[in-house]
Amino acid sequence: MSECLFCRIIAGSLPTEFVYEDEHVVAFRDINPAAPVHILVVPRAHIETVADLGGDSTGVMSRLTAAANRIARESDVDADGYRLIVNCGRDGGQTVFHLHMHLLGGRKMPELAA
Ligand code: DGP
Repeated sequence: MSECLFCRIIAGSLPTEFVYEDEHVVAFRDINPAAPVHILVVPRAHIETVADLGGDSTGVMSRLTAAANRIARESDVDADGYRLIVNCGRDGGQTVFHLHMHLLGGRKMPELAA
């Protein structure tokens, strides 16, 4: 069994409700929500960080973005707007080392600090 938390969620060994899934992507609610809508959009493939993506894997981010946009529409946050975040590495704030995109919505997001 994989040591990776998100691989275990994807495999179904850590029961988690998926708000979206397809052949390449799953999405589920963040356990520690930072906004009324806080969904993690995750590739099924184990990729540690966005820094691991190169020219041969550009489709991964497109798939995550397309799924996030769809979930945003289904969550009714598309009209007012939302934030998509990918944290990369320790200084980027990444704590789970399986690539994921945060979809945050349902409240006004603060401006990014300079
Ligand atoms: P990041 O800091 O970008 O690596 O985000 C990881 C997110 O994963 C963090 O916001 C909390 C969330 N998280 C951690 N463990 C679990 C879990 O077991 N289930 C769910 N649904 N989310 C988790």
